Amino acid sequence: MEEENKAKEKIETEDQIKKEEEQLKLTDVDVSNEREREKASESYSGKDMTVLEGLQAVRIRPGMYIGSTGFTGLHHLVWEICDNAIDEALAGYCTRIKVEINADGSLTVTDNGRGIPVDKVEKSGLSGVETAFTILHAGGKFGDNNIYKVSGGLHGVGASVVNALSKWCEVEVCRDGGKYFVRFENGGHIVEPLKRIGDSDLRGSKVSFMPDSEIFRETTTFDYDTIKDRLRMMAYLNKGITITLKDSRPGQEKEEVFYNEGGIKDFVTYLNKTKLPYSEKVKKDIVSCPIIYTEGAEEVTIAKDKKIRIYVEVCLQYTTDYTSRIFSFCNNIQTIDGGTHEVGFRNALLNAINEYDRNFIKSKDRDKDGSFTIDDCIEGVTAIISVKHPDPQYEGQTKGKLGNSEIRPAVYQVTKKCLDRFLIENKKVAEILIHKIEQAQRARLRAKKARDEARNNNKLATLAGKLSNCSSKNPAECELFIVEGNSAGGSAKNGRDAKTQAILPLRGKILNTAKANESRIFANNEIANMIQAIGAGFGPDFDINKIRYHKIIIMTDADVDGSHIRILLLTFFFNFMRDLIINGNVYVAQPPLYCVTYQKKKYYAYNDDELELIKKQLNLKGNYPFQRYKGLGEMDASQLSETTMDPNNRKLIRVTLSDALEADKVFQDLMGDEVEPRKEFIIKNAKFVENLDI
Ligand code: TSJ
Repeated sequence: MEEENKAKEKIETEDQIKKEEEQLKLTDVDVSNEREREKASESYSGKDMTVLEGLQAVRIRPGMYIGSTGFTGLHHLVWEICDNAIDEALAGYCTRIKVEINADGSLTVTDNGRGIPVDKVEKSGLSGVETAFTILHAGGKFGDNNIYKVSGGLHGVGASVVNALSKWCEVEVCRDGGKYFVRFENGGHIVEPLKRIGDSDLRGSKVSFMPDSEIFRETTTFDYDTIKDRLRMMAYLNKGITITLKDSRPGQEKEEVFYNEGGIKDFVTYLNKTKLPYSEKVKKDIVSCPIIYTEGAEEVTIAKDKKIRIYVEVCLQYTTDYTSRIFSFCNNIQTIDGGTHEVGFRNALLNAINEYDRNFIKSKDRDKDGSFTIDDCIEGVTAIISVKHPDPQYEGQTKGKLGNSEIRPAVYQVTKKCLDRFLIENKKVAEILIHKIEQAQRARLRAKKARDEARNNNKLATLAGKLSNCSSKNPAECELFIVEGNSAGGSAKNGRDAKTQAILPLRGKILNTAKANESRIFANNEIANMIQAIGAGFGPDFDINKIRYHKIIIMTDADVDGSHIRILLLTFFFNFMRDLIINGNVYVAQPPLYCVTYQKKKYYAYNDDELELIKKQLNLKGNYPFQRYKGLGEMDASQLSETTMDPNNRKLIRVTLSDALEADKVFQDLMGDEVEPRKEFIIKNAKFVENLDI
């Protein structure tokens, strides 16, 4: 088994090298073309050459600078530019940031800061703006400033990387009474050097760019919801900044504004909107867990004569959920893979609770079962940890893990102090918390027992009969269809491309994972099958690098049950395989709703408008009969394949984190402990339900 894995790994690396070589060749050709052109236009060529050398490195290995050239890498460009505007706000010079997806698919970020410096920089011989956009590692370091003490930007290279990977890029700066403009093309060539184009009494920076489709071969389409999630987060993490997002693409025009006064307290409130704070009845009173918030700064000596200040902001609340949601940030950048700040937070929580338990509560049982573990203590917690550090170091493949060791004790101190005090000052809350954590501990011990038993019985070996796997072992080309019902599963199996498409039919009901604890989740057959098919574990052990399929496609009926199952699945992925959603691996298939048969040919419509259009185009009378699909099972294998599964014809919808959050919310509304939202949902959606069940 292990050898098989190694062999696979080797093939993939060889593939990778081939790809890189191909790209190298491509770029080499590019360069010679550029050189021809440069000879023709004398001016700027000397400077342009040095510029090219740096930016060329980015074009040859974009992955090294933005992680990937797929969907995530594309959006990295947006973050790099936005981070610069946010930095200006953190420095105290900017209050408004506007992000616009333009009609032509390019993107513009505007701020009302001081304006990127326009005067000449000694070292490069170029203006500040041009330096920032053409010299690698120049980001934020041009000009004389200590203001960039705390700075976002995952790699600190920002603007030049975006420029290198853009078809074109334009910068407009207003400062010192003037308005300045510069334009770059084809990976950073200055085509219109910086010049003053007019007067202005405003101040600010405006950057527009069009991602290069030669680099981003998979997609150059910005996703509104992905950007929205990020900007909303930015507004929470930086209280007082107004951030506007506008979509100007034809047919999808919209605009939203994000602004927050309460900062990460408001963030936790938002995240817990559909959850209930953990509460218990104690005698006659209902005791409920409030939001716990603290901020502080620690001074640390990191080297001889080198003192730094670490700013720490922590906020948490216990909910009735069985999962925890910890979001951590450093300098406004989400650290998806955690790091030293999360470790500091966890240790503080663990020690504060165990110490309080030992000193004030402690039952005999606890001696037998041992101290609480961090998993016991963190169950149901929604938490935000935000630190600001002058020189953050990021680790891991995706640079999503904070590495600075001095951050751990800093977060520990601030958090521990706050929690110790909170527990002592809120004895009733402390009591119900310990009670909750006790239950978590018991569930954990039971789950462990259940897992051990399951392993011994080899119960999971039954999957073989259910999953119709594909023959390819290359995850990048493999797709897993999770299909509702047996008959549809059969059609899907017969209509699939057996090389790349695997089918997992769902038979029983899926468990409501938001309300069940781990031992029950693990015992549920449908869920166990899914976990085994995907092959990357679940919960804290989930490893996105091990997934066996890069596309996980949910295929359910277009009725109420179907949407219920879809919501359950999304909730499961959201809570136990969140990286799948963050990474964009989850999709929803779109089966057609109608079929019109005319002169022995079939025409499929995916919504009412399309149905009307087909009737019009075929010149059919209003009462011409058509078929309305009530479920996937009504299509035979070839129909299902043609309309819903074939990559050349099908329509897939990629699930975003906000979809999943939405599903989580809808789900809570329908299934949660509160009755009112459920009523509301049913009333609001009554029409929808009516339409579908005719
Ligand atoms: F990254 C970027 F260049 F693309 C970019 C930078 C994009 C956007 C939307 C905004 C910015 C940006 C940079 N906004 N504000 C600034 N500020 C400075 O660069 C700046 C201004 C003045 C001084 C100073 O010392 O006077 C120093 C700096 C770094």
